[in-house]
Amino acid sequence: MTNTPTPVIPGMHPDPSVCRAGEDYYLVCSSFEYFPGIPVFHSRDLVNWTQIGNALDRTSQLLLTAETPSSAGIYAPTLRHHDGRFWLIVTSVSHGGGNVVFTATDPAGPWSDPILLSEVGGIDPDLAWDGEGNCWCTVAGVSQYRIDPSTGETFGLPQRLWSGTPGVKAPEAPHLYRIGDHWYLMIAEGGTERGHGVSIARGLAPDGPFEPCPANPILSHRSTDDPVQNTGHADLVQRPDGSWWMVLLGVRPGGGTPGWHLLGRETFLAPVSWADGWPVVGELVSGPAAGEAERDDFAHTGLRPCWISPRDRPERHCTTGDRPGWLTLNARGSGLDDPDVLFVGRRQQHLSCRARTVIDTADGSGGLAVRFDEDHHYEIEVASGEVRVLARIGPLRTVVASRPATGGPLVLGVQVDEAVEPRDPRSGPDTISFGVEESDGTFTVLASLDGRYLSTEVAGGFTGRVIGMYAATGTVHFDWFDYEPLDR
Ligand code: 6LW
Repeated sequence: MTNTPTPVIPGMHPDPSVCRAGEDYYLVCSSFEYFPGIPVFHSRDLVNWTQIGNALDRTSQLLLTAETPSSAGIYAPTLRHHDGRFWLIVTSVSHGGGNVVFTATDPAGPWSDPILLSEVGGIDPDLAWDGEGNCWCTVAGVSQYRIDPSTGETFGLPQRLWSGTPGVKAPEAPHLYRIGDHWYLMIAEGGTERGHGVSIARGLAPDGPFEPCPANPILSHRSTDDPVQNTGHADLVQRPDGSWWMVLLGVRPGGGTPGWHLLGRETFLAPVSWADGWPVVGELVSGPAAGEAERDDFAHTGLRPCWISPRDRPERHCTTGDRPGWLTLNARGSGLDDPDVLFVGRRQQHLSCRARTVIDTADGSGGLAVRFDEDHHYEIEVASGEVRVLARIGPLRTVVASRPATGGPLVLGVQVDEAVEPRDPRSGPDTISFGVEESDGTFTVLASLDGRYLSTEVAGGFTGRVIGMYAATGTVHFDWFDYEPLDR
C-alpha cells in the first residue's frame, strides 16, 4: 500500500465541507451518533489540519439518546463564511430530525443554538447566497428551497433542480457555487459505496436551469483498482492565488477480496483545474506523514476535542474532576453492547497503530475497546479479578482469552497491524492484538483477532473504528491514554 495517497484528515471524517476566510481554511465533517458532534478543523494550506473544536458540544444543540441508532444522528454539514459570520447547516437524523442551522463568529466556537428549518425536507443541505438578498438551501434529490437561515423561514415551495446522471442512483450532497458568470451545482451520486462519484452541472441562475457537464462524473474511482475507493461527497474552495481545490471523502480498503475498510470514510484533497468552463479534478494529494505518539494525561478540566462518545457523556458519568489527573467513568447501561454505554474514544486514524491506557478497576469494571458499533467491537476488560479479551461480531459474543488480574492499576494495550500480504485473496485487512504490560515493561499479548469483522463491509453503516476507554460496571479510573501511529 506504499503508493496509496493518504488522507489529509485520516480516520472517520466523512462528508467534508470547507470554506475560506482570508488566509484561513475551516473544514467540518459528519459525526453520526457521536457526541460532541461536527468536528471543526483549521488549516493554512489545505494539507495540514488541526482540530479546533466540535461545533455541537452541548445538549441544547445536539440531543442524541439511546434511541438514536448507530449511523443516525448528524449527517453531511455545509460550512460557509458569509457576511462576517460562519454558517453551518446539517441534517439531524433522529427525534423527528430535520435540517438545522448554527452560526458562529469564531469556528472554534461557541456555536449558536439550532435554528430549525421546519419546512426543509431531505438530507445533505447546502447554503448559498446570491448577492441579491436570497439564500438558497439545496438538498439531496436534488431540490432547492429559498430560506432565511437566520429565522428558519421558508419562502414558496421546493423546486426540483436536477436528478443527476440518468440511471445513476442517489443524487446527493449538493453544493452550489457562483464561479465567474455561472452557477455550478456539484453533487455526489452512485451511493457512498464503490459506485460513488462526483458530477456537476451549470446554469446562469442559482435556481437553474442546469446543464450537466459532458465529462461527468468529474471524479470517481468506481470500477478501478485505485487503492482509494468510494470517492465522492466533495466540496470546492479557492485559494487566494486563484487556484481551486476539492475536498472529498474516500476509503482505503485493505486485505483480499472484497477489501475491507476499517477507519470509515476519510477526507482527501485534490487539485482542480478548468477546461471549457468545467472543473477537471487532478490526482489526490497526500496528507502529512503520520505524527508522533500522543499521550493524554487528563491533567486539565474537560476533554480535548478528539475525544468522542456514543450519544452523550454527562459530567456525572465522565469527568477529570473526580480524581485529579485521571479520567473517571461511571458505568451506565450494560456495557459496549448497549447504546447507553459510557465509552470515551478517539478515531483510529492510521492503518497500523498502538494504544495503551492505565486502568484502575478497584470500584468497577471496564477496559480498552476498538468499537465499530454496539454489534461490532473487540475489547480487553478487567472484571472480577480477571483480564479478558472479548469479541462481539453481530449475534456472536465470546471470551477469546483470559488470565488472572493482579491487584492495582494495570496497563492495557491494543496494537493494530495492517496485513503484510494484503494481496493474498484470503488475507484479512489487519490484525488487532490485545494485551497487558507486565511490571518489567514487557508486553504480553493475550489474543490477536482478524480485523475484517470491524469494517464497514461487515458492520454496514456510515462510521468507522473508534479506540477508547469504557466503564462496564461501577466506577473506573484511567490515568493516561497513549495513541501511536505505526503506519509503514
Ligand atoms: C450522507 C450522504 C453520504 O448524508 O453519506 O457519502 C451520508 N454521502 O451524502 C451519510 O454520511
